[in-house]
Amino acid sequence: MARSRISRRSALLKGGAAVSSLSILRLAGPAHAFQTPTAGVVVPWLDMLEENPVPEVIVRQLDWEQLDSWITPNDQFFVIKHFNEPALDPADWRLEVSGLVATPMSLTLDDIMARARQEVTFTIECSGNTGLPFFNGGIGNATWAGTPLAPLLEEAGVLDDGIEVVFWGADAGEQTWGEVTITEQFARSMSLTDAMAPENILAYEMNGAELPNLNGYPLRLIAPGWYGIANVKWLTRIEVRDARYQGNFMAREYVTMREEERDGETVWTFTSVGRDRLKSAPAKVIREGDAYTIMGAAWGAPIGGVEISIDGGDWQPATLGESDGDANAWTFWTFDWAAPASGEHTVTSRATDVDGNIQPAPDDPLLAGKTTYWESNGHITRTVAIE
Ligand SMILES: Nc1nc2c(c(=O)[nH]1)N[C@H]1C(S)=C(S)[C@@H](COP(=O)(O)O)O[C@H]1N2
Ligand SMILES: [Mo]
Repeated sequence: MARSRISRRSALLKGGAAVSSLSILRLAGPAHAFQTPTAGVVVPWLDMLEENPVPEVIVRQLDWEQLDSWITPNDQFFVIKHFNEPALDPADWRLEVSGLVATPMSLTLDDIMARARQEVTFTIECSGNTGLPFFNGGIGNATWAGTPLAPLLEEAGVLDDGIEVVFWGADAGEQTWGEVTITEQFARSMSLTDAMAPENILAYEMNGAELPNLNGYPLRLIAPGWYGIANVKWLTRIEVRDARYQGNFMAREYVTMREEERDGETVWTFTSVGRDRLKSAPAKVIREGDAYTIMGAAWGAPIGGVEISIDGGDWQPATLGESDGDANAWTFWTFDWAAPASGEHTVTSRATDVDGNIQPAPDDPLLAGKTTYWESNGHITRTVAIE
């Protein structure tokens, strides 16, 4: 314990000088930058992520201490990939719309780009984010552009038996199911009703640029309001089926196991990760002279408010900042931290949605009874040292 504390501190001291000079440049930056403060230095968090043991899966994370723009630049956007990274050539890539449809389709990228264009600014979060000690940056906010999914399914003409829509990626990997080892293609599904939601788009553009390869070039599903896993990258086929789909990412991984009470009896429930949950996180502490400001983000529902607890004390309101007034994108917030005493402090945030629901505490039965790390939307506590 003592040793790790020392090494954390020395890492922190080394990082400190570089962080402060860069921060000043960054804070003077783009129009979408945090409004306050206009200058200042980041006071680094003392708690640090463990070393990422799966860099081929968690390829890139948001660095909260660097967060200074409401839109996450593409080169800083987090990347999760479970299998290989496809390299799809747009010349021979096609999107197939098949299965229980009256008119199967095979579309080129040009066909798709010639269709109606729709944009959405959507904060994607991986449902594993903050559920593991090496993972807290599985989140980013981008403006996605593409063509709406519903009219495409309407044109294909879903047959009466079609109840499930499967989105297939081009990536695949070895999976062992019982005694059988196979090569499973990445796929996730949704009910037809969920798939037909007007906000869903097949996106070919991210923040005004071509979709980066790691984020699913040339086409991905963007399903606003759904956890990351639903947003299938490197899309090649949309298939309508007559039964629920039960692939690895529906029925084995991305399954939340929870202990629940039923009239005094314990039952275990298993649910496939679906829609985003109300959540917030402190992003960074900024010092400007003697003034300290805590900044952060809240997402997963239309945000009504955010509160901060210092050292486990009373909840105090933060000020809501940048948002686009749309529940699909995160809301930034700031908190004036008046004259903190020198020494170590904890900073905890919790969000409330416009209906009054509160982000759960880690000991809330909803989270305490959960044994898998998915959907960990409990309060996030960070630690910082004030000089
Ligand atoms: N084809 C495919 N799509 C995928 C994945 C994947 O491994 N393969 N990962 C999913 C997961 S778990 C997340 S959190 C998001 C991450 O999107 P990003 O890498 O663009 O940030 O993509 C989802 N779509
Ligand atoms: Mo994810």
